[in-house]
Amino acid sequence: MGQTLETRLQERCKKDLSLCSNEELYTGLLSLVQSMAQEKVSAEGKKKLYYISAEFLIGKLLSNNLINLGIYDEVKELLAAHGKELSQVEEVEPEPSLGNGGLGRLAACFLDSIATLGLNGDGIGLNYHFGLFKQVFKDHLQQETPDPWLADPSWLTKTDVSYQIPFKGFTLTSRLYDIAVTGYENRTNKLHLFDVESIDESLVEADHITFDKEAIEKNLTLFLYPDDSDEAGHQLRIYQQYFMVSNAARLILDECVAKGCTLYDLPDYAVIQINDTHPTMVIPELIRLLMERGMAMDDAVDVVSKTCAYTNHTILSEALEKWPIAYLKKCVPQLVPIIEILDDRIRRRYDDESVAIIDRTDRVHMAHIDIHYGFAVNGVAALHTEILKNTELNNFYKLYPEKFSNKTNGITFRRWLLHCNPKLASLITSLIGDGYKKDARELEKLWQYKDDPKVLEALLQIKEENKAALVEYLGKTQGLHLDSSSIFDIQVKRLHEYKRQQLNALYLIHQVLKIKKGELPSAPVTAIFGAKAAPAYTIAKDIIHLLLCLQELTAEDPQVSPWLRVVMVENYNVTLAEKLIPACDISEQISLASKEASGTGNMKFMLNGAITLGTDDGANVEIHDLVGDENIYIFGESSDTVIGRYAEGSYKSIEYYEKDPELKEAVDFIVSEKMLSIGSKEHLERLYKEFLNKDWFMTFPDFQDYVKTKHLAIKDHADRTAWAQKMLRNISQAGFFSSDRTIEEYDRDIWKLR
Ligand code: 26Q
Repeated sequence: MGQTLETRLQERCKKDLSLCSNEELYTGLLSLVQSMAQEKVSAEGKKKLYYISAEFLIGKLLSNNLINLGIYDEVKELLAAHGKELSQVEEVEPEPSLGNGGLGRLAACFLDSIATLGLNGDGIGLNYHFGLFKQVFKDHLQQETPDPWLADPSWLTKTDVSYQIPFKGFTLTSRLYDIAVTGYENRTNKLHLFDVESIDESLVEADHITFDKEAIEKNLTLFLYPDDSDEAGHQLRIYQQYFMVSNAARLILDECVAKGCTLYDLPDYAVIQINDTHPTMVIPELIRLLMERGMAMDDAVDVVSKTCAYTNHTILSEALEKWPIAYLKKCVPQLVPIIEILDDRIRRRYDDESVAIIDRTDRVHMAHIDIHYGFAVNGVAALHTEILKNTELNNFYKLYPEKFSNKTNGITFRRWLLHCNPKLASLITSLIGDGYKKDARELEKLWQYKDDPKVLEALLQIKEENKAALVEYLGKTQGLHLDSSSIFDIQVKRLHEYKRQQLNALYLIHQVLKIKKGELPSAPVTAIFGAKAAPAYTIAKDIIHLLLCLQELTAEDPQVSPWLRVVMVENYNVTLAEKLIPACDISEQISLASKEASGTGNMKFMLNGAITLGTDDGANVEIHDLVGDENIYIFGESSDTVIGRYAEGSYKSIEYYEKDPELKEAVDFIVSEKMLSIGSKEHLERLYKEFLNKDWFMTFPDFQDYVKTKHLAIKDHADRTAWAQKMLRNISQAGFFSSDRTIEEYDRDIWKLR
């Protein structure tokens, strides 16, 4: 140390900063950040957390690291003094797309909070070379292309850790790469990403995400396997999962032994958090490795059961992994006898088919392994945990009530406020100081300004500026031309039927039809969507098609476009989220009640002063409780009603369609001449039929309430003072959703690291 930041950067860039390109500045800053992060690696305590996850949706790292290392402002000013803009340098960084959505982003927020709280804990996952696909729109359809992010320089550091991982008929050599995880003004932890030494990127053809699925030694870490129903990919998914957890288990055992662990006392040295069932094979694999090192099976099972804890993120049965035992025999036969014994023990203990590990059709229920052979199970929001305990996992809850707890999700305020909304952060700091950056509950102090016209005006002003910045950005990068004086109503999240982008679409059609009849809304609205659909998820892709058709229709109809525009941003990712969320007026959180485990976008929008329009689902319920009826727009049937309806099997969408002429008109419009002149008959007709014959996620029963509640929100937006008060209420209550609070709870109840 002793050197100024300027000298340290200068040395790395090897010429005057004013003469550097943005790429050279990025390279210099990356190296500077890496060495500063390294200086904060702390000595490790005895017990350590290993957070294993198939996804870490970390987003761009440069600015986040500058903030956490406390040098963001200094670097920004330094660059400015040399005629450079940090925001331009940020543009150079590729975004690693190592996740699908919420679960992966949650893992990234957790790593930030674990380091920020000074806890000893690392992430373990896979180094996907292309991550998730990049989304491109062509002919109103989603196309998938590869999204390489591993250009030099990257945040990865190659280590000398390498293992031999056995599969049926062959062995792969692994290699560990690390990414430094900086805590906010605290220690640095690690994200460990394992890769295959024999990986071959040339398997991936330009512009296509297809590749030779048989050549496992060359393809294992090429792509993040998307959440889809593509049969051919299932075995690759098993290869990936086993590769991830076998490496993880070996690393964990090595680190613990190096610290003096006898293996019988493993639970005193390590706690393994299993992020959904994707890493579940770590349980039989650890048992296997312990037995290889001479431990008796009974002891191995006991040790592992005291070390592993499981987080559930869904109640959708199609998302709960059940691998055919035949697949496991084909890929990782060494695990099969262990899983059979684990199943046998349960069958001897409990005469209840519903809690068995291997079912009568020879499929392995991964979640059941976690619950029987882990010491803790948690849901991710209060309502979700209650549904797990009372319905979905009730038979397990009755066996092990003490294992179950709730850990409501959270988000890191460093990225989702300080970084993405610096203007709002500085307003907050000017009002209540900067204690909230470490203790998010201090945001409650903002409420004392609820009648202060200057503060309310400043909130509105910041929102306007953020909207203008978004308009400029989307204009430049996506050729979209939006009106920042309209209400920005935003739904961004993975495209899934249960999230009900199609309900929003029905509303928009209904509005178009009203405008065409001369019934004008109370204010102009821009409805913004961002969503990727899994490549094999047909209906999700049809819904994207519908939205893109509506985008064209609303842009081109001169009667409609002054009042309503529909736009879908291409390739929605963390970087876009950081621009969209601070610019949002109305946050759409409209999942079918009971189906969204938590949601975390809802929290990000709230923190940035958007008002939620949503169902009483997931963490919306907790947002609702915190802000009160006046500061949120809740609509739709309750989760109890929905669960009851599924149990009865009584829902028939056609009955709603026939009873409600407005709904019928909106649904029929999907296959109207107008729409067929813009889009494809095949996609629109399939979607139309889906609505009439199935509507599995029950959009029709909620339609009228949604229309009514959304109109109320749009009308209320006109009373600027009252709206600003709602914004303030939301921001001041958002502290509960800091991932620092979530991690404190995991540590207090499950990990016990300190
Ligand atoms: C399963 C089998 C085969 C291949 C892929 C998958 C798969 C992949 C990803 C299954 C699920 C996922 C992702 C799930 C997810 O993102 N869940 C979200 O988790 C968030 C964090 O807890 C919650 O806020 C959301 O409610 C939940 O939907």
